[in-house]
Amino acid sequence: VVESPYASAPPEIGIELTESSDRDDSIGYFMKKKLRVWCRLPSGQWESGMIQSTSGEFALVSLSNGNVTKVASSELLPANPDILEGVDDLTQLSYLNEPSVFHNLQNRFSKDVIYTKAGPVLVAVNPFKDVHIYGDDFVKAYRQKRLDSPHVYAVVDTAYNVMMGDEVNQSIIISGESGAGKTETAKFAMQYLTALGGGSSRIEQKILQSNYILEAFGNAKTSRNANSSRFGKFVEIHFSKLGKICSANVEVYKLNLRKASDYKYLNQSDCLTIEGVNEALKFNILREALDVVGISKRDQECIFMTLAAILWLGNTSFQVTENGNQVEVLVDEAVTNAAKLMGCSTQELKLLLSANKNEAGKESVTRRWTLQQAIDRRDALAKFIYARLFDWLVERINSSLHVGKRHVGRSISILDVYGFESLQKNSFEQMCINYANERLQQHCNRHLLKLEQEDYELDGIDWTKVDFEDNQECLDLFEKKSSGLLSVLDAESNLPKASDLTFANKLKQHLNLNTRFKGERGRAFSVRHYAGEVLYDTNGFLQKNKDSLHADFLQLLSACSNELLQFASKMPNDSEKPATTSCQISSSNWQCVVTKFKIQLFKLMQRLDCTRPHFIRCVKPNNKQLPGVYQADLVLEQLRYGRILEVVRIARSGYPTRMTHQEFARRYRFLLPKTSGAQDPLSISIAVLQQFGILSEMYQIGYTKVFLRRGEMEKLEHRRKEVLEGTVCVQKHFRGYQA
Ligand code: AOV
Ligand code: MG
Repeated sequence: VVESPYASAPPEIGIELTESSDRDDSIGYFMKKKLRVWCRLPSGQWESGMIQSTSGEFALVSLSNGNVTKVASSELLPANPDILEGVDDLTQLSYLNEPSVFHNLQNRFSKDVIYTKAGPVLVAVNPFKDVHIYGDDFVKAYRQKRLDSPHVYAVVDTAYNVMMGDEVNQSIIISGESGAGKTETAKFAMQYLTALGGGSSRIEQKILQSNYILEAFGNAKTSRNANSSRFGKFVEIHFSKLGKICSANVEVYKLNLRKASDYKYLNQSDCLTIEGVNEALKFNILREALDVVGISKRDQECIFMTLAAILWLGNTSFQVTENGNQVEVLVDEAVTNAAKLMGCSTQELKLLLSANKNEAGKESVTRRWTLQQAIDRRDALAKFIYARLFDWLVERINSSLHVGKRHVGRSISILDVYGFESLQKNSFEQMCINYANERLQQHCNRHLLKLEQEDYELDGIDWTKVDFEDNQECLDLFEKKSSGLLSVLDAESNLPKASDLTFANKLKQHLNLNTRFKGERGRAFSVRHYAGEVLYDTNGFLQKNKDSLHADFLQLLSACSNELLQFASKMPNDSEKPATTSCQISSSNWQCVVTKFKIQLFKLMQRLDCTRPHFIRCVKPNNKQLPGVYQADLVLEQLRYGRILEVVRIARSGYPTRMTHQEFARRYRFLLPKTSGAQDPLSISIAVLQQFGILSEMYQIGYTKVFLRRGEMEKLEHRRKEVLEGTVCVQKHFRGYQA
């Protein structure tokens, strides 16, 4: 049995309407009957109103605020009857259009009901406040099916049940823009899983606490989200035969996403003093989490020493020598403290930050840097140490979570990445984040819209295609061999004389034909992403893409007495060895940052492809991170690029259950009377459908498969079970049907 992602949607009520009838056919009817409509005002906003009278292509509408206005019929859409106000699942709406969907979500949001189903997708509108629907009591209620309203718990519960029943790995894919609530949702999902699959081991505690550690080190405040994930996270939880958690694995997709200024702005005077009770409390929670995960006190000291070293490094400053052509580190407490915490001599650190022994003429020749180069080198060192500290933490967390054996076919993965970002200034980091989101968007589109429809078309059933805008062209823009953005960036990163400006010019030269791309003035370019146009400034792209640490720094790290720094100096594997000065100089298998990132993303997508996906789409109701504010244009935009309407449209008219003729015949043949002459799988399938009185609009027979509407499969299964259990005999059963 192939269960499509639509299989778990509840039965629908209401009238089936296609896109065209939502608009053209029924609005005339609405005008004639003077029913409730949505009308688009000149401001672009949708308001509900009643039609008073019509003349030709116009109608007089009395709006809910008492005003009466003349509106063209092209600006009218049918509204749903009151009984459908605030339905649980958008597939239940009789009239599927933007204002209806939007209004339905708003209606629920105003009552603190933040979850709504859009067929197979759970839509979650961020409340920016505690809505009191989480915790043990709610977990129990969903587990015992006492509650069945849409909820992240319900999604996880379904995933768990399918996994236990079918032994297929499951994934929960959480998407949405920055600040929409992905990370919080992921945590609630883990909370449910750990409550459900908790056994006697402490692994559940470790899984939950590891979130805290990763967030403490991997999140940062951005203008979009005060607790923004700067890394993507793929948490795989493995279950035993009995459904208990036996091990887990965390994978992170992290770029060096922190700004160097992040370090400097932290507590400048004394890095280990944490101001304010709240911070101190958070710090204690972090230490407890590190304890639970099994990181020794000694290692914890090492972590904090390394953090302090990074902060002091950020505080080191440079001076230009009197003759004006040399840059030196100012010897002050910053550099002495940094050296002490790193476990090296101040002199060594000072020398390296100021100068670089030239690789070629090892002995006496030292190269001097400009002030900016010296600052960049220092920041690169700080970022490198921080990134490796994070890697080290992930490694330790994983070794603490890998306890039992892995059981293939019994895992649930939760994917939570950094959300789509469009800031005032967008740089390399935003480009990587948004590229990752394009990939993820395609994965969602493919499962929810494309594969679903392809299956119908391939099997030749009668199907009105629901069109949607594919983002393949945008992915091509990034990924195309040799002429795509990523290739051009890598090539340019390898040219000694290249600059951010030459890179921008190359892009304009190569990509001008792609409609998603637009060359802008100077170093800038813009990309029309699935979620909107973003203007990027290539300033710093090449440097960030190389992200290489000079070999002399690595040598220094490996000689430091701080053990974490020794770990940091060892690269995870050879292919990732940093270059001496750029990608080009070192070995041929060195890859620049974006290429590594692309490969990681591809691997992630491959892993997701081996799972049965469950989708949660987070929606951000306002840009101010405030409770109770529902900003129409913002929400509509997210519904649009989330393809929510298309998903609902397919869910309403689709056939979630499909079985090959063979499977279907094998399963239900025994229910046919002996006299039935059907022999081949196809005739048997048809005979079964007829015997059971399945209405012709509830199924379709394809070349290879039988397609059933939502709910029909359950009816068949129910009869089958009754017969197998002997509660009804076949004959009696058929008499009932034939009567
Ligand atoms: P994100 O993960 O989607 O952004 P978060 O999960 O960090 O967004 O959510 C942002 C903030 O919204 C949180 O810090 C909470 O204050 C609030 N929030 C989100 N979901 C809920 C909820 N269900 N109930 C109450 N408050 C919530 V980013 O990581 O920036 O893409 O890169
Ligand atoms: Mg996040």
